[in-house]
Amino acid sequence: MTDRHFDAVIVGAGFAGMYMLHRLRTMGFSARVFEAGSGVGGTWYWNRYPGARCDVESMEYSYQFSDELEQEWKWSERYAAQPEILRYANHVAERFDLRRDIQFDTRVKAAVYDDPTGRWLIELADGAKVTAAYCIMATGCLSSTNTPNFKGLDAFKGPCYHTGRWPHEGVDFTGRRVGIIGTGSSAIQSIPIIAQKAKHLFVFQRTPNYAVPARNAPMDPEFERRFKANYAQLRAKAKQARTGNLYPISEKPALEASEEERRLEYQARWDKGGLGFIGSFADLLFDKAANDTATEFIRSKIREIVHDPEVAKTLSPHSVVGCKRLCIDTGYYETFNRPNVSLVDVSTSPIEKITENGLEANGKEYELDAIVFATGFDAMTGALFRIDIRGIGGQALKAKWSAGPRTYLGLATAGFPNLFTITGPGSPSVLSNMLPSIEQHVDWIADCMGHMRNRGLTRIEATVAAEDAWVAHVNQVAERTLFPSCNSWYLGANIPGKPRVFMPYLGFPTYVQKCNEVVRNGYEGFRLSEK
Ligand code: NA7
Repeated sequence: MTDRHFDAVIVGAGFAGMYMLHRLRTMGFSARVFEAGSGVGGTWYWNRYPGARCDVESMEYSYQFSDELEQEWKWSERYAAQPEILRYANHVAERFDLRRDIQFDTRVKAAVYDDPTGRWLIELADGAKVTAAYCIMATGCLSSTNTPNFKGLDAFKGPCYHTGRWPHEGVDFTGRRVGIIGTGSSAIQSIPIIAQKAKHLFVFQRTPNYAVPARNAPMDPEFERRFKANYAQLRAKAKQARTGNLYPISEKPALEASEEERRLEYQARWDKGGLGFIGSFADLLFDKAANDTATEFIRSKIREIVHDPEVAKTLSPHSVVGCKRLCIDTGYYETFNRPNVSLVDVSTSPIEKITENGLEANGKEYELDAIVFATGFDAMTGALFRIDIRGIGGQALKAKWSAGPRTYLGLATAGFPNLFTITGPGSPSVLSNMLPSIEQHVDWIADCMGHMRNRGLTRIEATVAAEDAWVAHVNQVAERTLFPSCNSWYLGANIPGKPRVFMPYLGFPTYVQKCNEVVRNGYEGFRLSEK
């Protein structure tokens, strides 16, 4: 490939990269997307494990930039499964003719800012180089998989799979002894399905997780019709909520309700299914005593569902609910009543090693034909650090963020002019509905580039002062919540050696207001210049 120059290079062809490309092209900018996968869809391209499904309702988990797209696409279920979301991503790529500016099977190796020319030099894995005025990271929050460094990792003679890199042709577990490591959302979705096929499924659980039923169902045509008739109003209403979702968040504190009132509310939300459970009361994420009332309710459900009291006890978390992302399940706890499923508690003594024939834990060898790693991701910063990103004076992003990510609005970082991160650390991202968050970021970046072009400006950089103030604010907001109290990937606590810093920002509407204010005040907190 010959060296070429673009107005913008976009890294990643998930929902963020696709819309960024569309916006920039519509504005007459030249843009090139580089994508490591062979197709569009990002998260939904890679996460093909059995049962992979979005935990946000499908009518809300979609783009809103095109009325026609919104009206013509038909979701078949309340929560869309991975294949359907991937079909949607492909439909968007076709409808807006995106593929001609996306280069697939191309990993970006390095992105280096060249001060004298004010250009980003992007190096691809095959050694080819291109330059760009702007470098936009659309690398996703959960795209760099985490496989713990177990002793003997290469010793196992059977196949190993990671939920986040599932084979495209699928895996048939019929008649096989399968071990799954992890009980996060990916495991909770896949365990019930793998158990239906496997001869025996061993679930290696280090920390139990809270799961609430999804109550997935085929799309109700009347619900869809009403939703589509009021799409604009409903989208606007969702944007007023802390998470950018439509599920109602009660204004009443849990401890102001009577025990019976609480029970009825939790039961109603449990019956309705989905993430809305966490909105049962206003203070569940802020007051431990309030949260305890919700966790006791879920534990009582686990005791009701799971027949063996010892297994029910091992499956019952005692941490804060919602502190790690709440899991949405279909038949998860019920699966532990099957005779071919065993729960192995590895909370007190870790998995010792992977062996030729399986896995050793609690001083015992489990013989397995296949191992599934449902061990999550190096979230939010992992995908950025896999690229050698260097700013002014050759400073590495990884070095600058060695004590935790430092951004202004999760969009930019001082010392790295003309570099934008879509749903970067310090923005609502994973604490919000990702699609509206992505669109808000893309629109902000595109408008900013338009503003710069109209005024003959070529360089934008966040100031250190604005960045410091924003990082402090993100922390203050997190400290008012119960989020810092558990070892979640929001805090980087799932990756050994990663600094413990709360990365996302809680509060979609406040965040949007702040971004808009920054623009109204002439890009306050940024330094804009002609060179
Ligand atoms: P998660 O939620 O990070 O879950 C990973 C799971 O793997 C979790 O249960 C971990 O236990 C477990 N794990 C990780 N390392 C180990 C080791 N060394 N030994 C045993 N168990 C381990 O990832 P998911 O893919 O399920 O979900 C990610 C997000 O995708 C989810 O939040 C949704 O937003 C969608 P731990 O809790 O760390 O003790």
